[in-house]
Amino acid sequence: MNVGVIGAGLMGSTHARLLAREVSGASVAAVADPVAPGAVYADGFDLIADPAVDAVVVASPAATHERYVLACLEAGKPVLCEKPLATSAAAALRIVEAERALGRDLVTVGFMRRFDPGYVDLKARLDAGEIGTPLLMHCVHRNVSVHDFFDSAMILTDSAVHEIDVARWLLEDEITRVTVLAPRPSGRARPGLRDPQLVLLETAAGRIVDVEAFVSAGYAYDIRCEVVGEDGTLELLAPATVALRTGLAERAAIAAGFEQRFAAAYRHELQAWVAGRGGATAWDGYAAAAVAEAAVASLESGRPVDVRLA
Ligand code: ISE
Repeated sequence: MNVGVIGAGLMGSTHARLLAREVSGASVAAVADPVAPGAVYADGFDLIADPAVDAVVVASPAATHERYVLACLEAGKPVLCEKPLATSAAAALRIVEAERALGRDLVTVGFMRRFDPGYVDLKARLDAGEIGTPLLMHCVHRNVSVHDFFDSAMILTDSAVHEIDVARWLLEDEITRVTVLAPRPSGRARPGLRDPQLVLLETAAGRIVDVEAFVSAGYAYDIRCEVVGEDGTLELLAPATVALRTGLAERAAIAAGFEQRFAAAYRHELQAWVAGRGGATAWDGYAAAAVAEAAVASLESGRPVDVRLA
């Protein structure tokens, strides 16, 4: 598969490197970026139109995702779009409708945690009934820090959106109501940033998921997930590492960032995409955008917000 990559920032360059060196059956045919040296195209539309490009990875700024994904659909080319699928539920729904009109499932959304070995094991054991009917999910999403442009809404639309997708995927359940609460902000947070936030997701089947999103946690990149069922719990463990025991103390490293914590997930996600296997669909991207949009509304109003999908 000759892949074109739109965007040569952190994610675009990560995807291009993995496709070129670690994903079997794929090669990088072209890169499009307005400023990156060595990019074949400045404009993503030219890359999509290139007959040498069989499929496209969209890793440009989120505001450009809708136009590039729609252009890939028009060109009939499979597209892996980094999250979020679009910057609004309405825009994401336009992509869902365009794909349905085309009659071909060409869109995959880059919710890579679905390919993280730990989450994959957790879902397999949940589906096998090892803890009975799931009732609750407890999640933690802590970043060391974020860029200065990161605002309070992005904590939900860019960070907690992963837990929104993971909750839908693990529980096979739609989210019907969101409540977001914000305690006093951390002194580490940039002035004006409401950080941390606590997100409560209620599902159609009567489950409740709580997510602590804390992007100025300072100490590490710490991702946790525990599903509580009628017969027990399943808890995600960090990837295998070593514990140092010395001086009457024990230390185990925690990841510094998502690139490190989910390195395997990104590789597996690309390999599955090239092989035409699974991944989050356009509908999943739309549902996550709709829930994230409701979460922002709840943060602003201080009240629960219902989620009504098309
Ligand atoms: C970032 O955009 C990601 O997608 C990471 O997976 C997430 O952990 C981080 O909080 C986001 O800012």
